[in-house]
Amino acid sequence: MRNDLLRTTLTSFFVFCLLCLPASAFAVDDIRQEKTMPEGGKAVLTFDTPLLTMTETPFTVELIGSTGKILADAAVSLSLVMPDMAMPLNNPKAIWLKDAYHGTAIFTMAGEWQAILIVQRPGHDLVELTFKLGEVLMK
Ligand SMILES: [Cu+2]
Repeated sequence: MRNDLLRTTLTSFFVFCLLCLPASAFAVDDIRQEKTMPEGGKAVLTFDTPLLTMTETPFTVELIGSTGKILADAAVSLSLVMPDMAMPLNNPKAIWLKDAYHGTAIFTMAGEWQAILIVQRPGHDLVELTFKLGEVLMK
């Protein structure tokens, strides 16, 4: 009787571990994505750490003009959205520091997320670029 209980417990634990393994095995270590901006040049969005729920996750945005010049005059923010459902507004700002715009994101739920990069430069049209971030995993 006692042995059965132990076996059941161990089996459950083993199955639980098997279920957990695939998610952690495929966690993305970092994300660096580039998009071309409408007026030329490019925007680069980088997350240096894996994307986990309820975790302060630093990100950087680099803006490079069509002539290769680094653009430091923009107001930059992300709009973090889940494509499959309505979520509360989640729009972290990114502040210019040294050579890029830096901000902190918090993903409030596990699943598929996108970051819409919003760039407003003086004298230019508002730019919105959508980056697919893939799966954010449970912390
Ligand atoms: Cu959600």
